[in-house]
Amino acid sequence: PQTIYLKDYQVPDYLIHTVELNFTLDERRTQVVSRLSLARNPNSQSSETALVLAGENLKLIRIVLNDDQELTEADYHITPESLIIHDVPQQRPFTLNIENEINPKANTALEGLYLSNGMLCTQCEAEGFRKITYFLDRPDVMAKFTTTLVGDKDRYPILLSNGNLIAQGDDDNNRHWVTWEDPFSKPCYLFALVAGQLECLEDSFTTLSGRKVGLQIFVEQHDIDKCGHAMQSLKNAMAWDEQVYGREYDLDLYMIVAVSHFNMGAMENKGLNIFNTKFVLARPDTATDSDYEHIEGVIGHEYFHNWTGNRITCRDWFQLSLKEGFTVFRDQEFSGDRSSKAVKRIEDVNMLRTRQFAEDAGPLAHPIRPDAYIEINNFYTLTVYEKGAEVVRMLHTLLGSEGFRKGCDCYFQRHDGQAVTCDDFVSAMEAANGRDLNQFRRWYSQAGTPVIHVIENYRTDEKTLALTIKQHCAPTPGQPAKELLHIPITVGLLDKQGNAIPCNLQESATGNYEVILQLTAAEQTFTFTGLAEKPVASILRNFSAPVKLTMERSLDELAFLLSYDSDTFNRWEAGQQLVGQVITGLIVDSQQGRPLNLPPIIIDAFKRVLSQSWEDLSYFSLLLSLPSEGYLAEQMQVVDVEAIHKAREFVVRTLAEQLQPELEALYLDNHRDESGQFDAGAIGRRRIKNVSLSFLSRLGNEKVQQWSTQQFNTANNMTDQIAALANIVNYPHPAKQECLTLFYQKWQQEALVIDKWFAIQASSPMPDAFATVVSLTAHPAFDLGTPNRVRAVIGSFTQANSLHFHAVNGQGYEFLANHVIALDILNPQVASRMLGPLTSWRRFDPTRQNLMKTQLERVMNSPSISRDVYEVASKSLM
Ligand code: B3K
Ligand code: ZN
Repeated sequence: PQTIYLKDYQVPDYLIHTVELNFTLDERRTQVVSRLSLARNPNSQSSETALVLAGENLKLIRIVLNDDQELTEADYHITPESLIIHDVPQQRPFTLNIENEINPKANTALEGLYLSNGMLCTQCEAEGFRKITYFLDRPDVMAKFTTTLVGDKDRYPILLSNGNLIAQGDDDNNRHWVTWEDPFSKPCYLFALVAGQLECLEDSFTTLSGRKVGLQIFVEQHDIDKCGHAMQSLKNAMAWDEQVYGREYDLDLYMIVAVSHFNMGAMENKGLNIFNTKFVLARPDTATDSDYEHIEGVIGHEYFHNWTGNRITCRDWFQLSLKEGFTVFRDQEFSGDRSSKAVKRIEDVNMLRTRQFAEDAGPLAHPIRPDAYIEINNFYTLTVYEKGAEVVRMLHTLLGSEGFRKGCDCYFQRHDGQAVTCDDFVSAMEAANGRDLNQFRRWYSQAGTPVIHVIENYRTDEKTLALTIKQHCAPTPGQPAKELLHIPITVGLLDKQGNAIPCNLQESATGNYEVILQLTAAEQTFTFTGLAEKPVASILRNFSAPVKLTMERSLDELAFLLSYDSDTFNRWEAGQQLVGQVITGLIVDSQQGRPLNLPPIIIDAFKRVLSQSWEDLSYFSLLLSLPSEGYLAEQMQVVDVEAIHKAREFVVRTLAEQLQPELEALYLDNHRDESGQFDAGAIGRRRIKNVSLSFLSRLGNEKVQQWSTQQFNTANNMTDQIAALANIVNYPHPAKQECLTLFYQKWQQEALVIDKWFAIQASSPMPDAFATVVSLTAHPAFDLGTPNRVRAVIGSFTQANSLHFHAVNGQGYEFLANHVIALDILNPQVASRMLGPLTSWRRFDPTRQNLMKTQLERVMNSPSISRDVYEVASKSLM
């Protein structure tokens, strides 16, 4: 397979101004007629005159040039990926009418036009439009689309595409047709169509300037009672973008369609978003609090793309983070404003540090703006999305809210209607703020997580605290030497009583209680003055940069920060470090066969947290949560999943024993909230109650087992029911099988709830987990053709059950390879994602390394391997 390089970018040789599409819909034989108006691009740098249109799996019927000249086989050439027309007008615009046929039913890759539960729908990003018709399938070719859909009235009563409905009528043979026109020029990756039997929830939103926008959410009939939260989320997002960014919606209609078969979360097609049902459907009894939060976040994300992605799009796919990093930053801030900023930030950082840091340290590490790819679908990564959002957040930190907003306004004003680069975004920030961000730009081109090392030096005689900060970044594949980055480090100081004290830097005494240090050199010293006693420094507040911070910290100092830091992120982080340091020690003890002991300082720290009164119960529950096994694995040279599990479980169990009365009281105080409401208060109560129950479940006592069964049987909301079931499944419980059966029978009609049923069992730490997973893949409700189900079973086992996936006999690895090979034939995108856990083989002991490599090689050597899987497997073996 061929590698595509950013350095080879060339403007398109031809441009498409308008597209008229006509679809005659049929499950097996959809006819596509496309009329393109084209012209040679005056900026083309090439002497090549042939017109090369992208197209895959298409049956070409006919091509007509300028309405009168039907092309013959001598005029063009077809390859598996393209249609090459040798001779087209160079001096004046021309038209092409292309007719082709496609088979949506055979499309199991779920890219292009495909079938989901009888409904026809599309996914075109990144390069799916070429599976619909021949086109210049690249984001810098932007055209006006008019789309007519013709279909059977009974099978396809609803016919949707982008923009506004401009005409409709009846046809012969019980068919009807609808024409949609999108007034905004767009790249073809934003094209969408949907046809099927759908129910619709309708509402409206009046924009700041007084325009009324119709809002419609389309779902399968039985799901119409689960759309209310998505609709409310959409309205919240629309209002938020007006308030925070001054951005209004631009069409008269905003449609969302939920489909059961979807490779990713959702897609921001202009005026017609298509969503995985998982990010639309919610009813208190079927969806958890975190489902509700994710729905609001993803609805917001896709809505925000209308400005950051659609109105201004990417010049080429290397610039993906231009729209994704920025839009993730926007959705993070939106979610934080809607619920708890502190909790949202911690959740985002947690995911970044466990998963994106691992990606950035592994064989597939790449900059947020990659230089090369084989299959672009492999680059919708945590790095492009989450690290990309951190880079935008650093700009926000460096420029301040007002400066950042000025930069955004400049970006929107300069580039509306264009396809641009990450560099254009940074330039707008510079121009609006009179700043030089040249060194900062390196964040876009350099992979790897920088390590920041801090050394403190307090001088009594001078009353100063000097912080010497060093930066270093280890080599990553293809980048042996690293350049110095511009890193914002937010710092605060605390006195012995835990009060904030002014941070007066030697060169600028502002009297502020917080300062943003600008680290630009390999090593810099920042000196704070006027400090009569040695303060405690709180460093990298709010996680002001995506780095690893190393610093000598005593357990006492960490416990102090856990009690007093006014920065909610660093307060939580101090607790994580405190427990993390102890668990790290216990891992070594466990590896060397020493008895495990929990130092009293940990129990005291938890006691203190438990004895305080907390307004934000979600935040409180995060303070009580231990670093995850994944995060602990990240801290180890050689990952030892058994020792990690053993040490961490020891700490949780010991805390449960030592704090049993407090945890029981916490459970009993909060467990009677059965309102099923979704305000922050109720969510917090459920969260803290379920954290307590999870601690107590480790004790294996009958009283707690009964609490779980009781909660499972009487819960009126999915959060409580699934939390109870998780405890019943994860720890010995006499009613395990009975509860699992009951749950399945109750929810078998609700695919998203059944996904939870599969996922819980697949991620259980109980010794029979592997046998269970194998039997789950033989369950009648398991289906390799449904990505959500594949993720629930195979994804949960391989990504959320390290203990059993990494069993030293290699059965977990072989299981994954078997499924990836089978899945790759159906759906390369999902197969390639599932392969992920095997790519981290270098992190394990030699025995496991060999077992993992053997399976990766097996995958590599399987016949008819896709480009997607080939790229991931080959790069990880390199
Ligand atoms: N832009 C889409 C992702 C498309 C993935 C293509 N493999 C969803 C999003 O980020 O909003
Ligand atoms: Zn996105």
